[in-house]
Amino acid sequence: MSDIGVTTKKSENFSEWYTEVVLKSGMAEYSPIKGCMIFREQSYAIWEKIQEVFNRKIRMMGHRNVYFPMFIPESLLKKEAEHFEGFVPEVAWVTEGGSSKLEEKLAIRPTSETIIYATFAKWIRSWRDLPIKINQWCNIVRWETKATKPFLRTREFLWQEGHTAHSTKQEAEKEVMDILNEYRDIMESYLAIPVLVGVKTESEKFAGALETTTLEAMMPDGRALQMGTSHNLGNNFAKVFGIKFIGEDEKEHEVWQTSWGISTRLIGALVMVHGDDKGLVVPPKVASVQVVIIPISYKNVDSNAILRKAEEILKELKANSISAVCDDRTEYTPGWKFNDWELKGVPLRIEIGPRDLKNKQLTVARRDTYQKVIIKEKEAAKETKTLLEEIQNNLYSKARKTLEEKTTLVKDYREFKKTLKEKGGFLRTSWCGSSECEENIKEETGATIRLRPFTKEESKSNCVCCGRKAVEMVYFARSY
Ligand code: 86X
Repeated sequence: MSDIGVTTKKSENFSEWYTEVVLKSGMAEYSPIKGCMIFREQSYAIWEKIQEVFNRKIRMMGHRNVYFPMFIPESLLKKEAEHFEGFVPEVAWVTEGGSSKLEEKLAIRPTSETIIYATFAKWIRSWRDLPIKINQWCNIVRWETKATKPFLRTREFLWQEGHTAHSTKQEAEKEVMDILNEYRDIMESYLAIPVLVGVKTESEKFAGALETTTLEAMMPDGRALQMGTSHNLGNNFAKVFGIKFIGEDEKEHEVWQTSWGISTRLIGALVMVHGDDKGLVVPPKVASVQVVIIPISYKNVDSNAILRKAEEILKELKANSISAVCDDRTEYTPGWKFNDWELKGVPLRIEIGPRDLKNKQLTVARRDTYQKVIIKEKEAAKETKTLLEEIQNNLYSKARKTLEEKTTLVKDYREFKKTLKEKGGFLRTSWCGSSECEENIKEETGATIRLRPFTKEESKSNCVCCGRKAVEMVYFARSY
């Protein structure tokens, strides 16, 4: 088999298939630094789409973008010792500048709470200064010791981090949920990846938060992937950084805060969920190229007329806000181009050959189903739009079906272990609420509680681990 295309089957060796797809499709490239990857054209374009969509959403909610330094003085990071203790082994440091040793070493940001909240303390005096709602797009460095994987776990990655400060607890709580809902919309309506949403347990939440909410997706290999988080920070950071304001009541109060983030990890999820044996499949709403037009002419017969037709269709699609390109390269055969665009995941391919030209028709091939349909040349824009919508919906329903198939209600520990071993996925089960049982299960099976649903699902059975009375139903899984 040629080494241009994907040679591993998704169903046979998922991990190898994934690596092959991200490299060969032009999404990722390895770098000279262990654990750091290059985000190539095909993946960066998707990241820019995510940025575009999320920026629009948060602007409407009243957030503004900012940029803070990537260096955090050690003393500032250590101020938060309690909340960051577990993370310290992952911090990368700068100790020298030019040829001189720094007086104080600088952390390369693993997240920006400390530098941003130290600054909030300067900005906030009165209730009139609130709320503050800011966001930044930046790179983050965490010196992972676990095995890295392109997009899912790299030592440097890209994300957005939102940070807000409010005068009331209710306002902060609402902010956490509003952001969570916008995240859900990006994941489900744009990336076509269904997610479960809920609350993290005490042991899984961010130590600096009162409550961590999460969005979790299911990958085809049965492992869960955290897609984003939105934290209610309460007054925890206000206490450490002295972020106080004089209220309308003329008394001093601590601010109520939130923080939230999504990262380039989402791109990895998109590859895993939608990709197939021929490569990437990009949902139309985040595809930078939605349609590729391929003129097919044999040895000059009609070739000029076909090219002109292709240009005409291209213009027509663009005029209708469809992102299209015409691949008129002569140095490649149509067959080679088909494979190449399939590998890159372009949702629709329009072929124009002599017969199409003669019949005033277009042959359209769907990336998701490989189905070919003939459409009238005159209806190119309308039909293309409809097909793109159908592809978007089909990708979502397929992923939804997988999520449902991979969610199992388990009644006892024997069933829990058996299901986890044989099929993986989400295990919906009863839990007594103790960290002890949670820890035992993690030790014994590697599965963790991914979330507690927002609307408590009452349980009539006993805890899957200890057999005592259960307080609620939760979702366990092995995860990335
Ligand atoms: C937790 C919390 C929070 C803003 C988010 O989840 C979304 C965006 N931040 C991030 N977290 C850390 O605080 C952290 C800290 C250090 Cl020092 C580290 F090395 C790694 C970390 N990982 C996660």
